Amino acid sequence: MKNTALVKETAKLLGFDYCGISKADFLEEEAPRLENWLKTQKNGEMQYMENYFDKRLDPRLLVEGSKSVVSLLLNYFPKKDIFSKKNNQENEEQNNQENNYKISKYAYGEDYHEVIKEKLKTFLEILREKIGEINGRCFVDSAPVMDKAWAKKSGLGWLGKHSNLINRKMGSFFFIAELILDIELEYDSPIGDYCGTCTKCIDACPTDAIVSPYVVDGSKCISYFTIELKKEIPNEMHGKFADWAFGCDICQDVCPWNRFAYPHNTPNFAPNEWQEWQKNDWHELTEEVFNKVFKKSPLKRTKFAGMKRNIDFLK
Ligand code: B12
Ligand code: SF4
Ligand code: SF4
Repeated sequence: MKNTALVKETAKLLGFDYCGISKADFLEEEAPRLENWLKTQKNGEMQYMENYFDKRLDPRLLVEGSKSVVSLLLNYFPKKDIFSKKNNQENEEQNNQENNYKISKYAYGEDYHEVIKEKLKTFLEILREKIGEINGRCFVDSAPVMDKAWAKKSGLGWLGKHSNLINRKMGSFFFIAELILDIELEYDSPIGDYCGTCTKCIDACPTDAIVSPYVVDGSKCISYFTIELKKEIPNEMHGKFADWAFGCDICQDVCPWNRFAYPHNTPNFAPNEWQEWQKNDWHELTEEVFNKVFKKSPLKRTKFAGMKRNIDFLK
């Protein structure tokens, strides 16, 4: 179909690494899993996960007349993994992993919501120019849409035992975004699960947040404690964070499929001056410097007070 080819070509043109398409429909398989996840309070204090239950499971309730969900992947794997010895053997002296607090790779550069939103807006403009008046909306972790479930349905990967989507050619260090459109397109099919007997992510998680294969208790994840939780981090977590100060990459760093990760192509995701910082620089950080250095960064979500709480917890 002409429109399907146009969508896939436009995705490439705008720098997305992969694009897959699904029929906009009820997420039957996900419904009982999401319900159970919420019932057992695995969302912790992320109350927004309880909102719009029906819309989250059916994009047709979110975008009127929608027929297709276009899933898009954007790589964020950095050229230099600032905190990992393994990935930087040749740069070891530049690496200050021993004397540093760790920041998740997804947060090295500018906030992905902003970067991807711009690309999606252009995407819709191009489609409207070439196809005519279409109703569509763009999403990047910005609404009740199950990003991973749609990307999985569209054949872009499978949900690993750590619950992130893994792509066979790129690993799992990428963002997921969608366009939900009111036009019919050709649909892709899901692929299999390639975790096999591996349990590396489950074994490596320091807070035992992967409570069973494929199920993450959000309320136990370091990412939740350091980014989402507004209160103090519970005392029983002391000594478990392995110096992760904003998010956590452990379950993905140990995943064999991330041997296929390759550096991204998005200049906005490059880290700025903070990459040279060591523990002392974080201890001495003022609100003024924080606001300047992290003005466009995902770290602004925690604000200075949140980041200070995280660093104090790790001291
Ligand atoms: C809430 C949330 C979190 C929470 C909860 C995590 C979670 N797993 O739900 C917290 C704050 C902990 C978190 C952490 C992270 N997150 Co987050 N998060 C989200 C968010 C907003 C919603 C996810 C969701 O719907 N959860 C609800 C539960 C029910 O879904 P689920 O965990 O995927 O559960 C599925 C599986 O468990 C499966 N399942 C359940 N039981 C069973 C049983 C069997 C047998 C099988 C086969 C499957 C299965 O079905 C469930 C439903 O599909 C999405 C954005 C979005 N709008 O989708 C980003 C998102 C998932 N996060 C993302 C990222 C990058 C992260 C971090 C890596 C960030 C970091 N470095 O710190 C970590 C990873 C932690 C981890 N191992 O999951 C990316 C993932 C990209 C990818 N490659 O998959 C997303 C998609 C954002 C984006 N748009 O790019 N996140
Ligand atoms: S991100 Fe870290 S804390 Fe969360 S599940 Fe993965 S290894 Fe565990
Ligand atoms: S570490 Fe192993 S079990 Fe976990 S997601 Fe990767 S392949 Fe699957």
